[in-house]
Amino acid sequence: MTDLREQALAALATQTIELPSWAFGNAGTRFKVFSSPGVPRTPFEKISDAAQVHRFTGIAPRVSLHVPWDLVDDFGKLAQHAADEGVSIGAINSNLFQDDDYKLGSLTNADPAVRAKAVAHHVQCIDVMRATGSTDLKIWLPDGTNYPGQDDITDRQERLAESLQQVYAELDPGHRLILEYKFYEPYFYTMDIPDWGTSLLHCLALGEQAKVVLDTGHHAPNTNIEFIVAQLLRVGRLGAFDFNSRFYGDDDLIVGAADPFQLFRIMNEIVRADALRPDSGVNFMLDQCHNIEPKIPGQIRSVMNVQEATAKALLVDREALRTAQRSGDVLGANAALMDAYNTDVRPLLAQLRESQGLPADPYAAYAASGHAERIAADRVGGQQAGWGA
Ligand code: AOS
Ligand code: ZN
Ligand code: ZN
Repeated sequence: MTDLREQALAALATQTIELPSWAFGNAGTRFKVFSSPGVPRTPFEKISDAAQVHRFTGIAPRVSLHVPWDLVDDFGKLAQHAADEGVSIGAINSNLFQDDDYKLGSLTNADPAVRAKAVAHHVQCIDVMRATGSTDLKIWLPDGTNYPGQDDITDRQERLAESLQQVYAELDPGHRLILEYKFYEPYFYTMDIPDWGTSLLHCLALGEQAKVVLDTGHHAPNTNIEFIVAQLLRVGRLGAFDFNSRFYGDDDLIVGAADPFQLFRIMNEIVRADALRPDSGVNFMLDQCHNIEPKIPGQIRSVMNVQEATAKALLVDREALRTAQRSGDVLGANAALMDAYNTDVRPLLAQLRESQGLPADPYAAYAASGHAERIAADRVGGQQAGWGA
């Protein structure tokens, strides 16, 4: 057990989680966007807020950007600002869902001029990658149809394959295209990338630099997400997570809030495949909105939840588990997992943080720091995260 704890501490020390810039802006639903005191007024301030999360937790050194929500004149300056704050720029998210031209589709549109516009937007995003040092181009394709017969399902797939090929051809050697899927919304009859299989097929056709993004909120109820994780890891195509929690739809709530056991089961597959290693190619990102709770503490809580699930997964006695599995000991194998899940890992994580010169409880330390009060006083007129903008 001591060995396991030591190994867990070593692995936890290398873990990183990427934060979304949009988590720090005002957010809401289609019904109402609530304003919070002290929210960032510029992309620079979003990065400063993300850096606070890193300062208190030590495991959130990257920030995903969104184009155009985070559009600035000089992306080099933004990347320098991130470096000055002790973080770096992570994935660049494109936007294909806020333009009238894309009503009937973007990369899948029947009109070649609209498809060309959507491809050109990604070329712009790749330029942002070059200016910021980002290596991941993240595409969430919001295309789909609402009515049977509205468009030809197969033609749309062909057009998508061709458009993706054009985007892929623009990547530099160190770049990746990471492709998200979502089973419904904003369209309700078909989505053009509704599931991991469709995303994977497109990635396989594109090449080695294309990987799947698994957003934990993008599945039908009761989908076994850890199975998908295991399958994508097997074929080396799990590029990233968008972590969040869902109770009903694409709720974008704090990861680990709805179902901490599911998060543990996911992280268990990650540890099983040794994919926690920083060079494993899996980017652990958050994709969340904090509609009613304060943003920076919400992100701190989120990364702590991921860290706790990871610590539990690392405490699984793999030898005992294997032995039980191979000898057909159903309950013994299950117990090996549950023993780890039922361990209170908070003291272990406090020990890890203290050994790194970090506060044992980042959430409490941030609350005591006075930062929230300072930004509330200093910043007036904060920005909406982007939804509905
Ligand atoms: C949308 O539902 C997806 O989860 C996107 O990953 C994400 O919210 C978006 O990329 C932000 O632009
Ligand atoms: Zn997402
Ligand atoms: Zn989503």
